[in-house]
Amino acid sequence: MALASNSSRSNIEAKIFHHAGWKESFSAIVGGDEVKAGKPSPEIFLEAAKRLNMDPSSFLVIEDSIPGVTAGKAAGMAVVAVPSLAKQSHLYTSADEVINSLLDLQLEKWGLPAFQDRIEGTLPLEPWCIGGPVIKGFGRGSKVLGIPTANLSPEGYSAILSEHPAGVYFGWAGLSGRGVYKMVMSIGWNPFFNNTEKTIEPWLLHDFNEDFYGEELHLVVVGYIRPEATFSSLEALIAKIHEDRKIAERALELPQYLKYKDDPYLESSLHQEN
Ligand code: ADP
Ligand code: RBF
Ligand code: MG
Repeated sequence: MALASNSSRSNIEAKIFHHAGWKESFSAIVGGDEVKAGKPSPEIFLEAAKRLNMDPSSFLVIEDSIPGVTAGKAAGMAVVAVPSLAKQSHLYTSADEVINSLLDLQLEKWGLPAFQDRIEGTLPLEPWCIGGPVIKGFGRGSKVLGIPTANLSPEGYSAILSEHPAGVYFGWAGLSGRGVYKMVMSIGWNPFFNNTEKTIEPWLLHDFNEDFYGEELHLVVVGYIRPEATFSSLEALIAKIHEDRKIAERALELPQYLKYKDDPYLESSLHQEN
């Protein structure tokens, strides 16, 4: 495994220095100042291959930039693009595959050993929390899909959201004064509807007798299911969301996910005055 970046060698080292084990995990690190021409020239990737004493055609490049994709293809390598900006995937046409985030990287597609960390259709995450009052959404969940989603405002959460890519997640939901429920949610732009605004839409897996707009909702997100997708029909989108529900319901019974049901963050919303 090699790291090849147009940044100078010293800047690369300064950036990865504080992350224990990162430097050691690369057999070669090539900086932009160590080659004549940086990306989009293939030179930096060819230099990395040379240092690993391997044929360029046996490499898989993982890139976030368009010049990097160009460089990887020119070096004769397979390239998976992970665009760092949202909604830019259409610009990455020369990549062999464009994925939304590294959560979706499937090494087995490229002749490499698969990651072993998926369990029953889910990818466990370091749990993260998000919460706030339930806001009005597009009024579409229940009406169009028959799937109500208790939207949270993305405002004030830009830091958390920038760390977590768009996609379908699941975990536990604590609703003020009511209880703790299983939940499955989408975060993103709902490509089927092509929203311009990022939304956070948890579906609480419980039947409620009434709406709870304005009430305090706290989420502990424990795992990832899949990237957001678009579908050929509304029925196909609805079927997929019901499949997500089944995956989440089952997975949340596993001890490694079930234990977060007692997280104090969920409980804290139960004492909120509202
Ligand atoms: P909106 O577009 O305003 O979010 P929805 O059609 O998605 O409207 O409905 C969401 C609302 O429905 C929630 O804000 C909540 O008050 C209510 N609701 C009822 N049952 C549920 C549930 N099981 N999960 C999420 N929200 C629910
Ligand atoms: N919208 C999409 O456009 N693509 C999706 O893949 C998608 N997956 C979802 C998965 C779950 C579990 C939930 C609750 C919603 C998902 N939605 C998706 C969002 C859905 O379009 C949205 O909740 C409604 O449009 C209401 O705003
Ligand atoms: Mg909603």
